Amino acid sequence: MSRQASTLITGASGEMGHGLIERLIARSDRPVITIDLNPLAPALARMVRKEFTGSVLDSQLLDRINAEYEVDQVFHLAALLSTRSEFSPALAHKVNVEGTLNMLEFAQKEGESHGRPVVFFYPSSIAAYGLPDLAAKAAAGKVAEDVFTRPTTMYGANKLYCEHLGRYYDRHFKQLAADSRSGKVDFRCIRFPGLISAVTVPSGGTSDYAPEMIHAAAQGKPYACFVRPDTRIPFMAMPDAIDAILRLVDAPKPKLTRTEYNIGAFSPTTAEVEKVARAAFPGASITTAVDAKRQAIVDSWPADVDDGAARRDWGHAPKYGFDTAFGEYLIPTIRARY
Ligand code: AKB
Repeated sequence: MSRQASTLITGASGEMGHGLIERLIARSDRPVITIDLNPLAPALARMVRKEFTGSVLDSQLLDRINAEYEVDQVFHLAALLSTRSEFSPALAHKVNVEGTLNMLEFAQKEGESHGRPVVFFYPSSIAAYGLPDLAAKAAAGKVAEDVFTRPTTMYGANKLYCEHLGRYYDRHFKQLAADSRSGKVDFRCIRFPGLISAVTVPSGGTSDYAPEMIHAAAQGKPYACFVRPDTRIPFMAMPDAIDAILRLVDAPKPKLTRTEYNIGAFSPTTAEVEKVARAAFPGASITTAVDAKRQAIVDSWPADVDDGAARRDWGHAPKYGFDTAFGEYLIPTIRARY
């Protein structure tokens, strides 16, 4: 039990949780509590105050954390990603939407019990967009937050809706209720591009082709890429994604002009990623075997995003562009790993 102001991370054993736990522990001694269906890697488990193996759908677990801890910061990372969600849309809706609603209610209760808003970080995605066709995608250029928001996937629809849900809890919670309780959730959200980590490999996403390709090449394993070489979507190196999360949660609230922000870094075609993989790992065996459904998903995502609001409001400034992400972070770290 801890009445010390604490941080709660859901979906903590996923790719983003991995990087986030390390950075949070390195920068302060505030306790970190985690929830995930899967256990944390032992090195991470040693860093956190308390690891709960369980689900964001388990309201008894959330009530227990509510009673035992003073949580004033939530990073709600638990989700089923885009490809996985297309195979189990009802389950995806349950985890991605009901799970988020549970966590917003949890944060609201925490905020009420200790009398100040709980900062709630929510990772949305470029999947919240739905470009109608390739001509529109080519013409759209850098897409801003409020256009083309007609997602074609269950995951994208879940993400977009949860952005709205978060804004509701932040700004409009129970406006008409007799008890006129004010919102106690300080909701902050980033729409992430595809992420590439040198230390973990994603699973269940559709942007996974880039990290899968580079990790397979490094291990000398053949890789059949499931999208066309000319496919272009935005990507970012994982350390920059973690930096962006921390910058956003640290930003003074009055500086934030919106609740959901695009962030970008570089936007390569698949052919450009393949070229870098082949140059770094000359024996790489990379072929193309297009999966029409996964191709249609990435074709509906923007080729690039306008992240001007994030740059202006809270100083989004990715350290890595395409060349440096691969040349200075991904390839050297991956080489050392395998
Ligand atoms: C996915 O591909 O589902 C995710 C995402 C872009 O949100 N990586």
